[in-house]
This record gives sequence, structure tokens and C-alpha cells, in this order.
Amino acid sequence: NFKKQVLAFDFGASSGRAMLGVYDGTKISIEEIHRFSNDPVIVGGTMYWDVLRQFFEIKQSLIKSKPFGKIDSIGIDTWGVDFALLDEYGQLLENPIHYRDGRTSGMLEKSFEKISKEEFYDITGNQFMEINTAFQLLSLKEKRSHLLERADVMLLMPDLFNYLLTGKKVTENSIASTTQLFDAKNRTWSDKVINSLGIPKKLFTEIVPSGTIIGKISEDISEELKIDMSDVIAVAGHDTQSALVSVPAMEDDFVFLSCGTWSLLGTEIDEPIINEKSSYYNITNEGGYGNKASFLKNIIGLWLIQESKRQWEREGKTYSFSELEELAKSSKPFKCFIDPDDPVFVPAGNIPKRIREYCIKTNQEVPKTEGEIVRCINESLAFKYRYSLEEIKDCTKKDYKAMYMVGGGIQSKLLCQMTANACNMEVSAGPVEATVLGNIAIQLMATNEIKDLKEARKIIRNSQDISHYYPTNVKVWNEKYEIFKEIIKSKEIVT
Ligand code: LFR
Repeated sequence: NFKKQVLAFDFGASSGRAMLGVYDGTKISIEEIHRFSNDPVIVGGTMYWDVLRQFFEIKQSLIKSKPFGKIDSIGIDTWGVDFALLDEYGQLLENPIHYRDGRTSGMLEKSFEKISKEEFYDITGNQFMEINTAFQLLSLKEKRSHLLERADVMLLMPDLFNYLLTGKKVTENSIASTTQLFDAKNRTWSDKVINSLGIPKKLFTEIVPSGTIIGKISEDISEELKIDMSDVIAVAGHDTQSALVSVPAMEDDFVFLSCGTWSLLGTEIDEPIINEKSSYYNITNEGGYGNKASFLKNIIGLWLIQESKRQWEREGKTYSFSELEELAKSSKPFKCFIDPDDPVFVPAGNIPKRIREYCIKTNQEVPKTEGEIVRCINESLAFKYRYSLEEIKDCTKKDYKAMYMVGGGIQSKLLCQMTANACNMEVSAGPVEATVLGNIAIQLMATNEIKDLKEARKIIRNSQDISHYYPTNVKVWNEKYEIFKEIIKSKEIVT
């Protein structure tokens, strides 16, 4: 009658959640304990995390989990790159700022005045993106340096929540590796990058591997909430790396596509790949569970549909995701394409309008209806997956027989089928709750309930439904792919 119960917290763009994971020795089952809004708050033009509310919700979750009995451990993951600054008393200096805030605009170019782009990539192996921690910190250095001077410690978001629960200040490896301040080959903070950007070295705490038991819930909190002092485990704090743990692959070389607000497409490797080609393609290397690295592309993902849906709501038109999918399905195929990763699509706002403007600029038919917009997003994403996969394959020189799609985005059967068609590849889709399952599995590995990553993947495979999609209509998709490539190249010239 063996049973282990753990709690996984996952902070995503649509919501934060506490999920109970129950392991019976062969399968993991999950149940939602608490779901709460994780909406950023704009104050005086700055977009913040509502961090204390989030901590309140963590406490609420702990209270709500009481009727389920003993919780053996807790693990927390969030999206990457955001952080908090603390003073020497361990208090927050200000609310953490959200990566979609505009403060990093121009910081990439600024950084290249301080360290050459080549050396920067050579050390960090990270895809250059303005949202990265390095550029957020540089914007502080440039515009509000007094804050950095006052700060004692920087903690990335999952590490911040771990600290608020336990009082222990450490940095977990996966979340460190996506900051662009991390030396990918030596797996430590990069003094060279940190010093070149002029960021105080003392802000950085010790890096611990994913799956480190960092301590127990503090006495204060356990007394306040009348709960046991469960262990807090630094899981892969970076949600993408927790999700990767649950890719149900049996083979060593596989392609994964983690589909949520972002689409992360890549492959798992043992050592980072950093060379001229990977730099040219701007492919990122990130650290994962069990010393694995992943070689992947950040693609803007379902943000385009989520934010379009919000825009239509602002205009008084409310649709569910499945309604939007139906509308897209019945719209004319291949009417127009966008480069989903064009910078114009990153900020929040009127995405449908920006898509129409993009189509005008690139001399394409302009999508009018909601269905046409969603169709254009889905087809363009599917083609962007192929485009990125070709770049990855050009670096690894490997061929992959199937693509493993995981995460909430796979609830769109349309997107899964289009991905199979565009990439001309079998798509295995599942689990939907990849991040949470990975978070749970890492906790179970940390306490030796599950032996290793291979076994964790097997258990998850047995616990979850996996669907399969096979390419159809390949000839047409191949032809249209050529047009997609022309469009995204011509846009580079127009702007
Ligand atoms: C996915 C994710 C990506 C990261 C982006 C911003 O949720 O963590 O991996 O690049 O969000 O942090």
C-alpha cells in the first residue's frame, strides 16, 4: 500500500497552480488543489509580478492540501529569466518586474559594447533575447543603478519562492542556465559576462543541481498555517526543463516541442553545442535535470492566439480556444503567413491588427475574420517549427524519427496535425501536464522513489494518454513551405 504525495507549483502566464502528485509505485496521478491568477500588474508604466499575492496563494494551497494528508515534499517552477533583488536583511527591494516589460528595449545592442557578441554567445550558449536576465540587469545598471548598489542578492523566481518558504538562498541549475549570465560549458556563473556588464558579483548565490533538497518549510510558516514542515526540493525551476523530464521518449535522440505560451523546440544532449553555426542560428543551450543539456529554439508560441483572444475580448467578442480552433479549421488554408518570431508580436496588445499589417507589408492576402487570423497563426507556427528543426538538425547532424509534443498547447488537435504535416514527421502528443509531471517526478527522484530519468519517463508514459498524428497532404505543405520561407525572408528586407 505504498504511497507518496508531493505538491507541485507551476507559475505560468495564464495562471499559477498547485497540483497534488500521488505516486503508487508504478503510476503518478495528479489532482489540482488550487488555481489562481498570475496576472502581471502595470503600475506607472512598469509591468510587475504581483509577488506577495503569489506567495499568499502558495500558502492557500498548503492549507487546501491539508485534507489530503501528509505532503512529503514541495517543488516550484516558473517561466525563466525573471528575478527579485533582496537587501542584506533578506527583504525585497522592489516587486520583481515581468519580462514583457519594455525596460530591456535596446539592451542587446548596449551589451555588445561591453562584451563582443561572439564571446557572449561562446560563453553562455544562450539564444539572444532581450527578455533574458542579463539584459534586465543591464537595464537596471543603466537606468537605476542605485538599486543594484543597494542589493545584496538576486534570486530567480523559483528560487525566490523556495527562499520565502525555507529561508535558504540558492540558485537551481536549470533556471540559472537560461539567464545568459551562465557559463554553459563549465556550468557556473560566468565572471566574464557578469563583470563585463558591470553587475555586482556578490548578487549571485551558489548553484545547486535540479533535484536538490534545500530545506524544510520554515517553522514560522508551519506554525502560521498549522502544517507539517515538508521538504522543499529545488526541482527544475525553469518550467521548460521540468516539462522535458516528462517527454515520453524511449530513444536517446529525440525532438521535443514544449507547447505553452512559448513553443520550445529542440533536442536533449549531453554537452552543449556552441559553434559558429549554432551562433548564426541563435540556438540556445540550457541545463536540464540530471546534467542533461538541451539544445533548443524559443519560438513565440501560443502567445499569439492567447493574446489575440484577449484582444477580441476587449472588443466584446468572447471565444473559447476550441471555438477559435473550429473557426480556423473552416477557414481557407494557406491564405497568408507571418514569421511568428518577428519582434512586433512580442509585446501585449492588438496582435490581429499587427498580423494584418504584416500581411500588407509582405504583399499577401490580408486575413479578415477571427478564423483566418487563427489559421494563419497555426500554419505559420507549424512552418516555423519545421524551419527551426532544420536549423537544429544542421547543427546536430542527426535525424529524428518522431517529434514529441508536450504541454497545454497539444490540446489543439489542429496544431498537432499541422505540425506533423509541416514537418513531415510523426508527432507523439502528450502529456498535457508535462511541466507539473516533470516537477513531481524530479521530487520523487530526489528522494530516491524513482531511480532515474529513464524510469521517470517510463512511469509518465504509463500514467498518461499519448496521441499520435501522422503527416498528410505532404506535397502541398512542402510547396507552401517554400512560400513561407520567402515571406519571412522578404520581411527582413522590408523592415
Ligand atoms: C516557457 C519559458 C521559456 C522561456 C520563456 C521566458 O514558459 O520559460 O522557456 O524562454 O518562458 O521565460
